[in-house]
Amino acid sequence: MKFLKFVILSILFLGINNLKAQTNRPLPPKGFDEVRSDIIHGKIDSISYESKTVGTTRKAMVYLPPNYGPSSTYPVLYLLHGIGGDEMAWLRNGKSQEILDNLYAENKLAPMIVVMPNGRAMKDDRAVGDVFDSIKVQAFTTFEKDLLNDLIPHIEKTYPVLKDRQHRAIAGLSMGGGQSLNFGLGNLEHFAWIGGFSSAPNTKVPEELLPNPETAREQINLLWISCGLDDRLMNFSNRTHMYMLEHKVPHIFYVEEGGHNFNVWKNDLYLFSQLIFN
Ligand code: FER
Repeated sequence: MKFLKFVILSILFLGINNLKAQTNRPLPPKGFDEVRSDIIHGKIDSISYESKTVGTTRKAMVYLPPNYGPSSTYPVLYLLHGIGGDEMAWLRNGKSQEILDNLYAENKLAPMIVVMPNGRAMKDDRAVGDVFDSIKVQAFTTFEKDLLNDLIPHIEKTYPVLKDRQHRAIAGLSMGGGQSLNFGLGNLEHFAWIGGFSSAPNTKVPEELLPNPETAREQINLLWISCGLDDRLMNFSNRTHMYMLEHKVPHIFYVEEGGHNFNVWKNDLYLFSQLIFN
């Protein structure tokens, strides 16, 4: 009994200790998410691709970095939205173009292409009506096939990109965070850089998410797990973190001020993007 109590208290302490330990990353500078007219801007493409998975033509947005040119080859970050979002969410609400443009202006980012897909893989993939409807939630799972079999091949045919796992990253917010952890850790032969921001209940339980931590340990370049302190979904990030800690899988567990919103996710994009493809 005494021993059990000791174990439980130790786990709790470790958990809390880690919550505290990782909150102190530098905050982005003021204006990091605002348009600057004195810098070179990236370019946004709106693309369509044939999805065998869904049986429709699907849309995605693509960010090409400043000075992009087809004579170079680029790594690719797949950046995923949440339950109420679509391919425009990161651009409209997440200010992804402003954040990336401003980071390039400060020389803080490796040249990369950022693909913002629609992660609701179903015929009518609009974020309308009840976005928590089980058929729509299921479509976030189906997106794994669409991403691997339809979108990635299309991107690799269309843009001058590097096609190995070392040059492919996946990150997302909430439902997109769950997708990124599930698809990234589930397909380490395709992804070396993985980020879950405020990951949602669609995050697989740790034992299913990463059944072989010993081999994964060697493959992962970056595993980023972050969440706002006031976010009711903290449990999904914390349990993933605790499992990685227990199985000695190197990762960043970043706990920040804030709740389940774009202030947190903009900060996450700012920090995560600087850590990949170096
Ligand atoms: C839930 C709570 C939150 C859930 C999904 C979310 C599918 C997703 C939130 C988001 O993407 O912002 O119970 O179940």
